[in-house]
Amino acid sequence: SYAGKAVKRLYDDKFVTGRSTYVDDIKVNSLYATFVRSNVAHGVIKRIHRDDALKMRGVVAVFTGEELNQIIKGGIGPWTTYIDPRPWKIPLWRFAQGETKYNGEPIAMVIAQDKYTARDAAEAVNVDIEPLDAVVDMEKAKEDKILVHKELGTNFGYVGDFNAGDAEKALSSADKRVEVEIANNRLIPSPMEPRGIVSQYDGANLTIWYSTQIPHFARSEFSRIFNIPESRIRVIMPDVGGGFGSKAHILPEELAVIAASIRLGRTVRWTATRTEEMIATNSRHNVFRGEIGFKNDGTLVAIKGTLDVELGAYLTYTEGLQPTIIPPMIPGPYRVRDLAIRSRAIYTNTIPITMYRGASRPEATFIIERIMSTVADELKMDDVEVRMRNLVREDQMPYTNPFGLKYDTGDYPTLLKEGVKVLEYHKLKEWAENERKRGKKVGVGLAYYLEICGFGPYEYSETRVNEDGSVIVAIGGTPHGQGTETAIAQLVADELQIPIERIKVTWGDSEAIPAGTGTYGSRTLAIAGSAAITSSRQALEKMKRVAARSMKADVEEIEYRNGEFVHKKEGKKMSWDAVAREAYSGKEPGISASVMLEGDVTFPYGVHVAVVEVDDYGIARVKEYRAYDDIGRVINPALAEGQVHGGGTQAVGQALYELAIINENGQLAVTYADYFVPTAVEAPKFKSYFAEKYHPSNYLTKSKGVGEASLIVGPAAIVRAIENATGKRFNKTPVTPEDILS
Ligand code: MCN
Ligand code: MO
Repeated sequence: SYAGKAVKRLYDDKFVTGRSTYVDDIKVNSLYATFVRSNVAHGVIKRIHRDDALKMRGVVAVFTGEELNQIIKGGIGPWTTYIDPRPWKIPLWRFAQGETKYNGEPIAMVIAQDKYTARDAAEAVNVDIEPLDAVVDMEKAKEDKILVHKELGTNFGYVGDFNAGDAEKALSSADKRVEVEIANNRLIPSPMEPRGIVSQYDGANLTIWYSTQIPHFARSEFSRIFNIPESRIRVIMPDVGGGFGSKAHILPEELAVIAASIRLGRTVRWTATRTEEMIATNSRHNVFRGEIGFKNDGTLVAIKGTLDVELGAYLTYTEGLQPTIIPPMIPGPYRVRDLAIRSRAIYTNTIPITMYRGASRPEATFIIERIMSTVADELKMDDVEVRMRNLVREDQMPYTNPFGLKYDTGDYPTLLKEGVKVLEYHKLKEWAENERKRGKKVGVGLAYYLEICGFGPYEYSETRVNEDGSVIVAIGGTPHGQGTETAIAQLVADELQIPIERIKVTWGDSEAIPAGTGTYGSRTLAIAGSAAITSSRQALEKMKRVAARSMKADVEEIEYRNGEFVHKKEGKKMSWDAVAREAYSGKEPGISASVMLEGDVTFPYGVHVAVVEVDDYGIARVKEYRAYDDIGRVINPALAEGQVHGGGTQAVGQALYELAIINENGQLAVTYADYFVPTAVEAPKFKSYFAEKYHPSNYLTKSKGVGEASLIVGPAAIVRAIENATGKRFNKTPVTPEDILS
C-alpha cells in the first residue's frame, strides 16, 4: 500500500527543471495592463489627465474607474459560503471611482503593447486628487470621527457578541482576575509567485488564466460581476507559486483586466510586480483586550473581552471570516465555558486585509495560549501543568465547546503528556536554565493548539479510467505547493490496486472539472482525498460490471484483486488493462464516475516547542522547532512534515520579523528591505513527529489537516521561548529587538 509512505512528489520534475507554467509563462498574444495608483489614503479623484500617455507609441488605452465600472457591474462581495452577510455593513467594492480609499489603490488602468510601455505610460498619467481626511489607524477608526465610507455611517463593518455561560459571574467568583491585551500586527503573506491574470475575450467566451486558489468560485463571481453565464467563462489555474490563503480572494486589478479585455475584444494580461503584490495582500491585524479569571489551582474560569480585527478599506472575501471564527475558537482545547466576547471588524483607509495561513485559528490560538501562559506566570506554575489542568478530557469527547463547535476526536491530555516527552521539553528547559546561568540568553517555549479544518461544504472528484488502463483523477481541490495531489494519488492507487505511476491527478480548470471548492483551510486531503476515494470506488465498481459482462458472469461473481478481475467459478481472469480496453470497445460507455462529497470540519491538535536565542542587540533567533501533532492518519509523512517546516518558518517570521509598516499617509513600506521574510538562514532546525496512536477524522481518509498547524501555534511557542530567554512579557507579534531591549 502507498498510504502512510513518504512517496516522492509526483509532479516535481517540471519545477526543479524550470519547466513549470505560471500565469506569466502563458504564451498568448496579448496586451499588457498596468495601474496608476493612489498616493493618498483618502481623496476625491478630480481629474485623470491621460492625453500624454495616450500619445505614447504602443499605448492602446487608458481607462478610468467610470469606464471600467460600466463593465464591472457587480462588486466584490463577501464569501457567503461561510459568512452570513446580514449583520455586516459592506461598501460596494469595484474599481475606484470618484473617491480613493487607500494609498496604493488602483485608480486608472493603462493598456499597452508591452509591459515596459505600459509602465512608462502609467507614469505619464497625472491624477488630480483632492485629499480628504483619512483614518489609517484602527484605534482612531473606532472613534468614528473620520469615516472610510460615509454611506455606511460608521467604520464598524461588523459587531457581534459571542456569549457563553455567565462570564461576569464566573469572573466575580474567580480567585484571581487579570487584564490582558493580546495583538498580532499586520503581515504580508508573500507567496513566491505574485498575483497574475490573463484574460482572453473572443466576443462570446472568456478564457482566464489566473493565479488563484479558487478557480470555480472565481468563475461564479466573474459570472455575477460581469453578468455573463458560467458556461461562457473558463477559469484555468496554471501552476501557482504559493498562495497561503491570500489567493482566495479577487482584486479590483483583476476585474479591471477582465473588463479591459471585454471592452477591447483583446487578450489583456497583468502580473503584479513585487511591490504590487505587497500592496495586493496584507493580513492578520487584530487586538484582543479583556479580562480573565482563574482559580488558584490554575483552572481558567472566565474570559471576557473585545476582539477588534482590521478590515482595511474594503471587505475582502476572506477577512469576513475572522470576526466570526476567532471568537468561537478562543476556548481552544480547554474546558473554560464562561466567555463573553464582543467581536468587531473595522474599516480603515488602508490596504484591504485578507486571510493568511491559518486564517482565524492563529489569532484564536495566540489569544488562548497567551492566556494560559499568563495564568502560569501569575500562579508560578509550569506551562504544562496549567494546560493539563484545563484540557478537555478524553471522557468528554466528542466535546461541544461553549459556542457549539463539536470537537470530533482526540485525547488532548495524553497528547500533551506524550508530546512533552517526545519533544524532550523538560530536558530542554533545564538545559536552557543552565545556559542562562552561564550568561547565555536562551529560552524554551511551549504552546498547544486545537484547530478547525477540513471545511465543507463539499468537494468534487471524478475518476476516469482511460482506454489503456491509466487513470485520471480530477479533483475540485486546488493544490498550489502542498503536494496534496501526490497523497491523493497514493489513496487512489491503494483503492484501485494499481501502480501509482498509472494515476494522474488533475485540477484547476473550471471547464475540465465541473465543480470545485478549492484548497484552503487545510481541507484538501481530508475532503478531496475522500471524494477521490469515493469516485474511485465507483469507477472500480463500473470496471467490475464491464468485466462481468465480458466474462458472461454476474457482477457478484467477480472479485477484484491486484489488478485482476477474477471469475472464481469458471476460473477465468481479466486484467485491469483488458477490462479498460473492453470499456472502450464500442459496447460500453467508458469508465468514469464522479461524486460531490459533502464534508464537515475536523479538529487536529498538537503541542509545539521552540528554542530561542537572543543576542546583545536584542535579535532573537529560533534555533530549534519541535512539533508533535495528532493529524489523524498520516498519508504521506514527508509531505506532512514539509508543511510543519514551511508553516514553522512562517511562524518565525510572524513572531520575530514580519511587520507591515503603514505610515501616517497610509503608505505601506513596499520592499523587502523594510519587511523581512525569513529565509533558509533564519529557518530553525526542525523535528516533527505525528502521534502514532492517532485519532481519525470522520472522513474516509481518516486524516485531519496539517497545512496550517505550525503557523497556528508557532508564534505562541516562539514568543513563550523569548519570554523564557529574557524574563520579560510579550503579548504581541512580532516581538522586535526594540521590544526585547526596552
Ligand atoms: N497530509 C498528510 N496526512 C495528513 C494531512 C496532510 O500526508 N493527515 C499532507 C497532504 O498530503 C498535503 C499536506 O499534508 O501534502 C497538506 O494537506 P492538508 O492539511 O489537507 O492541506 P491542504 O492541502 O488543503 O493545503 C492548504 C494549506 C493551507 S490552508 C495554506 S494557507 C498553505 C498550506 O496548505 N498554503 C501553502 N501549505 C502551503 N504550502 C505551500 N507550498 N504553498 C502554500 O501556498
Ligand atoms: Mo489557507
